[in-house]
Amino acid sequence: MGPARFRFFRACAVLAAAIGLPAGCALRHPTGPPKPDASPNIVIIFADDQGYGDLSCYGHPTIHTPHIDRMAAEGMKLTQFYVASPVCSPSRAALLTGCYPKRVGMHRHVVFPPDDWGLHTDEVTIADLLRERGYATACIGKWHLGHRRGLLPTDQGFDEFFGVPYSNDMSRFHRSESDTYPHALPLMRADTVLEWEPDQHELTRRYTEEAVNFIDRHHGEPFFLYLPHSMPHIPIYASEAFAGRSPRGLYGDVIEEIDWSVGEIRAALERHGLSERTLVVFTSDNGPWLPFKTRGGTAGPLRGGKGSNWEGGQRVPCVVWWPGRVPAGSISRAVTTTMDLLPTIARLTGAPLADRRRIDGHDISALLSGEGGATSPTEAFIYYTSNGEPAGIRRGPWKLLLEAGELYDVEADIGEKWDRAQEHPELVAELRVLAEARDAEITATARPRMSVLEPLFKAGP
Ligand SMILES: [Ca+2]
Repeated sequence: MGPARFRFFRACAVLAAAIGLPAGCALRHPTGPPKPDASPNIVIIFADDQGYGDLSCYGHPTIHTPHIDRMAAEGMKLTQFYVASPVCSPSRAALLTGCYPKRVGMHRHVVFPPDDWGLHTDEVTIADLLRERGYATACIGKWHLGHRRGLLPTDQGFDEFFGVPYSNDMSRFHRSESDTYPHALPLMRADTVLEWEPDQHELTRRYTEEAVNFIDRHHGEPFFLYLPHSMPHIPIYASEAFAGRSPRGLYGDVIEEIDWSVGEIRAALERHGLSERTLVVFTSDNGPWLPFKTRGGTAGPLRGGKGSNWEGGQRVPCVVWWPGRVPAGSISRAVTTTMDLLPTIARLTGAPLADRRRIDGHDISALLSGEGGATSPTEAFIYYTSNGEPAGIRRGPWKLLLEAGELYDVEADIGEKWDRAQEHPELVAELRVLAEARDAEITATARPRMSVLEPLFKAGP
């Protein structure tokens, strides 16, 4: 679909709002009246390396997150929600495509500044799906799915991009080997470098202002806001307004500033009367970076952290808010994943998936709306290492770690303390066969990542 057609759809939506039609503009669906909430706005807020235990609504005793807690009190808290990789780039590829990273060729660890590859533009992202439905789309924050020409958010379904193309530590100013590290961190708008080495104290505030501005500009039409924060990925920074506030130290300050940001997004939605027409998801891309001790986060009761396949590496907090659609104060203990967001959003917005490429996520809209009897559509979840090797499988309460042959009941034993493999040798064998078969299917049908020879920008100023 070309830009002219997008502009036509936008114009329809704005016109519909002006003459009082529902958001699911009838002009865009000439064959029938729109269903209620046929075009809900979608907001996904994605923290970086924030652990399962770092929010007060997930049990942190000293970090104060009233805005996210309020989202949970008025919406749903998911307690067994997984990311598809314990590190950044593969996890982001999975969120945006609904696929295991290996299926889209993005499983071999993260994109570094010298790398020439990223997510293939043939893949269908949430932004692609929603842009086809006439949504305004923005990525504000950290991308990390390729930064050569043709691999940026604006090449993957986003109308707008403001933020950094990779992690905030991929910078000569933040590397112990800085004498030999040639790369600086650019702050970009679309495909243009605005600043080299932006002041990271201001990143959360600047992303938030951009996000609120996007909502202000597009409140009269359906929109998709993807807000992947750079924080609390090491090195962590809070603005002056938050520094020194939390008894948890700087890490607590950083999380409290992200919580403030969530409150600003919500206030913008309320100011435009969009609360009941907007699905907001808050989650994190992987677990806490434990070697940094108190400079990093905590996985609470879970074992392990970022980079590992213990629950602390891949089970993350997830809060879903949509007043009137997601029951207030609800908790889902079903096994769900970031890969479920794309098919769920497709269902909620009427975006067709039938003729698309194979994906791995499942529609969880029934779970999110609290329908009685709704269960997890995920029969088995495969854990992959940060380099894309199959590492484990979860089915029901049971998790088998393939290499060690250890079996845990992660519902009764959330901290993975007691290996039960010796009691259940047949289950161990069955899960191993299932994991190998699933991985073999994904490997056999995997699609390639995309390489681009031409750099978009030089290594630094
Ligand atoms: Ca991360």
